Amino acid sequence: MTKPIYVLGGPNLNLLGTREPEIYGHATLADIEAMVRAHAAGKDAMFRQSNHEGELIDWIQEAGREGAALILNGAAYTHTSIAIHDALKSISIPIVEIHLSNPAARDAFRQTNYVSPVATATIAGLGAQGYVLAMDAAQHLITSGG
Ligand code: CA2
Repeated sequence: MTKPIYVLGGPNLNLLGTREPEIYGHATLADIEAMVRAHAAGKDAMFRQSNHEGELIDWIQEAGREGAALILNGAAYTHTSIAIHDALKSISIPIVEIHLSNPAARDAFRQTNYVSPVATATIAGLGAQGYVLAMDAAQHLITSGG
């Protein structure tokens, strides 16, 4: 049985498509999931979003045990969470960090990033399309042993 690719989203991403479309676009999280599933037809993907740090950590650990790769948009926890950093460091599957916007081009408080140093790759600034590219990147890393 093939292992799924986990696609995890952090706090407030459930609000996508409702506010700040100039930064995050018009697509909802459900739209993004549908786009990725249509693109990656036949591939097993596990989409989840939580506003709770501990729940995200449980899912990161689960991805490490049961997943083939992890695509993570840690949202604001990217910039604050040493606990998520430690959880990511504890797993040995490929990790693709994803952001809709490009945090490097934004506020000073977004310049701290606890995810990038433990990610295999980062995709940022491409909006919803970035998730499709992240899925391709995860597939590539799985097949190339990344
Ligand atoms: O660009 C991204 O994907 C972010 O991870 C989004 C986070 C932000 O804190 C990161 O710096 C970059 C924010 C997610 C909240 O999304 C909202 C969407 C609509 C309305 C309000 C928040």
